[in-house]
Amino acid sequence: MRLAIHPRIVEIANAVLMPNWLLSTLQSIRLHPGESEQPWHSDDLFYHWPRPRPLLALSCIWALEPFTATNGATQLIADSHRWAAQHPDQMGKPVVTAEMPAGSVLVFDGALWHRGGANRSATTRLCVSPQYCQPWLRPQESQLLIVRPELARTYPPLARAVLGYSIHPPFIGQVDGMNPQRLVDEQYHSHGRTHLHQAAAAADAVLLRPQVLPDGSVAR
Ligand SMILES: O=C(O)CCC(=O)C(=O)O
Repeated sequence: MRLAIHPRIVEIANAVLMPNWLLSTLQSIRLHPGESEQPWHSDDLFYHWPRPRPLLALSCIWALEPFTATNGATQLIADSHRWAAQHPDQMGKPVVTAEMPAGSVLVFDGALWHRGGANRSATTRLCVSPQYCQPWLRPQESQLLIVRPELARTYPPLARAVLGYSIHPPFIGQVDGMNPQRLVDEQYHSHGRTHLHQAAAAADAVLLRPQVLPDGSVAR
């Protein structure tokens, strides 16, 4: 989880995703000797939205062991996040092999075509892959069932927020009409009224916004 909220990654996520972005999945992947190439794919393919599309998700691959061309370093097609329906097999574009020392991280738009390489070495290749999504999308994993409130209470505030103990104003992520941060943050009510008032005002703005109907009348 500490890798998932690494300050350098948080900086990037803050720059490219909307505030209140979420951790969509946190996976570890160990390629064993003899593993073959993975099929080309993008990490946001389960969001059914025509390509090219605005950024929906951000992917990271942390090399916990060195990534080399022989042990299955991730392969990517540069700029392919901008493609429409094209597939790498049709396009014949150069393949970039992400060779990198252990401790490095690869960060890319979730729409980018990529795959794990074939492991032709005698050792394993281990990575951890946190992936993030916009705050108004359903994360790939149900994080609140993976990190229950009892455990989440022991986590730093940012970790709790990206797991979903947070809302995207006015109320995406609410639990029984309330901000789930209440379940894990004992100080929730003593943070001052400002943030509560801001959240309530954002909710009211949506709930109470008058709607003009096609005949010109106003529905409330
Ligand atoms: O292991 C890798 O290099 C990439 C893995 C990947 O893209 C995936 O499993 O979705």
